[in-house]
Amino acid sequence: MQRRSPTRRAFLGSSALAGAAWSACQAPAPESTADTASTGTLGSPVSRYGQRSPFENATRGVRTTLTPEAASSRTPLDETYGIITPSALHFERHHAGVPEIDPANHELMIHGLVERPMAFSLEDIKRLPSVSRVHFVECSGNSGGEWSPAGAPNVSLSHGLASCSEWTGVPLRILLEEAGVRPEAGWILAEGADACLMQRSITLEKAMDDGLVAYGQNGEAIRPEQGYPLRLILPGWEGNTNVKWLRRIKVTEGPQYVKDETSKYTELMEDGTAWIFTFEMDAKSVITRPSGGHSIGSPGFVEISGLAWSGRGKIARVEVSTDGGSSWSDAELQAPVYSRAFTRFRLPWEWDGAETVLLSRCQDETGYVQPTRALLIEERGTKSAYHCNRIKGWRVAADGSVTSAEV
Ligand SMILES: Nc1nc2c(c(=O)[nH]1)N[C@H]1C(S)=C(S)[C@@H](COP(=O)(O)O)O[C@H]1N2
Ligand SMILES: [Mo]
Repeated sequence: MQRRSPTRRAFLGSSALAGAAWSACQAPAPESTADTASTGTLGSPVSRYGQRSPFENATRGVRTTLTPEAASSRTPLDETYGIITPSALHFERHHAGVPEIDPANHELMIHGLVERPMAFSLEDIKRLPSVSRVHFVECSGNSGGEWSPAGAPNVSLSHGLASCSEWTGVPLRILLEEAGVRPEAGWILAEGADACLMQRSITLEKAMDDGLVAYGQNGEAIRPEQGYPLRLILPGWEGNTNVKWLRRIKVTEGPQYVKDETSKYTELMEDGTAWIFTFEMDAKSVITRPSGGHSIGSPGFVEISGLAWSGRGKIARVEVSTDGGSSWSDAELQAPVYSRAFTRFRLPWEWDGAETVLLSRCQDETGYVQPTRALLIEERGTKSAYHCNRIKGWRVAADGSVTSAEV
C-alpha cells in the first residue's frame, strides 16, 4: 500500500528549515494503519450547511459582565490560522443582547442635514455598488488587563476582543451622496436597532473616506452577533463606533455627546481631564503561538507566529525577541498586507531548552512603533482603561510551559 504522508527523505529535502523542524521530532512515523478505519467504510453524505470536524473544539471565551445580555466573548486567537477569524469565533460585545431582525422588515434611514431624507431596504442597498475589504474590529477595552505588569495569562484574555473578517457592503459615501449631504454638515450619528439603541457620533470625513455599510462577512451574510442584517464598519476605529444592527444615520453639524461617548469610551488622564473621540486604534501585536497556557514540549524547532494590526494603515514591520528584549529579529509578514487588517507574522525559532521571554513589537506605515508598558504609562498615565497597546511578553519555562511575563 502507498503511504500518503511524505517520507522523511522528501521532507528533509524540501528546505533547510523543514530539515531543522523534522530533526526536532522524535522519530519517523511508523507504518501507520491509523487511517484504515475510515478507508474501508463509506463516509457521511453531503450536507446543506457545513460543520467543523467533531475533533475540533475551539470556542469563544465567554465573560458575563453585568447581565447575560450586556456581555462579551473573546476570540481564541491562538486557535485561529492566517488573518481571517472564522465568523463563529468572531468576538462579541453586546450592550443589550443580540436582536433577532427579519431583513424584510429592516430599513436604514438617513436624515438630518440632507437634501433628501431616505430609507433604504436591504434590497435597495444590495443593488448599489459593493466592495469587499478585510478589516479588524477591536474593542477599545481590548487588552485592558495589560495595564498591569503581568497582564492576562493567555492570549484570548489579553487580546481576544479583536477579530478580522472580510466585510462586504456599500461604501457609506454612496448612501450619503444619494441623500445629498448639506454643506453645513460635519458629523453623523449612527444608531443601532438593539434594545439600547447604541449611538455614536462619527466625523463626516471618516464616513465619506472609508465607512462601509456591510451586509456580508467572510462570504456569507453577517452573523446576528456581528450585526445582521446591516452594520457599520469604520476601518481602524474603536469597536464601539462600528454600530451593529444599523438602522439610522442622522447627518449633523457637530457631535451629539451621547452616553457611549461621554460616560464611556473616553480616556481619563492623570490631571483629571479626559480625552474624548479617541477613535483610531493604535498599532498592536501579539505572539499567538506559543502563548500563555501552551506547552512547547521538548527543545528544538518551534515556529513563532502572531498577529499585528494598526488603525492607521498597514503594518510595516514586526520584530520578535526570543531573549527578553536583548536582541530583535524581523518576522516575516504574510502577504498581501491589508490596511487596517490583521497581519500574520512568523519567525522560525530553535528553542535551546533554557527559560526565556518572547516579545513582539510592531510598527505601522506611519512610523508609529508599539510602545512598552513604561512608555505607554509615561504618555497616558494609569487612569485610562481603554486603548492599551503595550508590548506583551510570554515566558517560556525550562519545562516548556508558557505563561505571561512581566514586561
Ligand atoms: N448596536 C450595537 N452596536 C455595537 C455594540 C452594541 O452593543 N450595539 N457594541 C459595540 C462594541 S463596544 C464593540 S467592541 C463592537 C463589537 O463588535 P462584534 O460584536 O461584532 O465583535 O460592536 C459595537 N457595536
Ligand atoms: Mo467595545
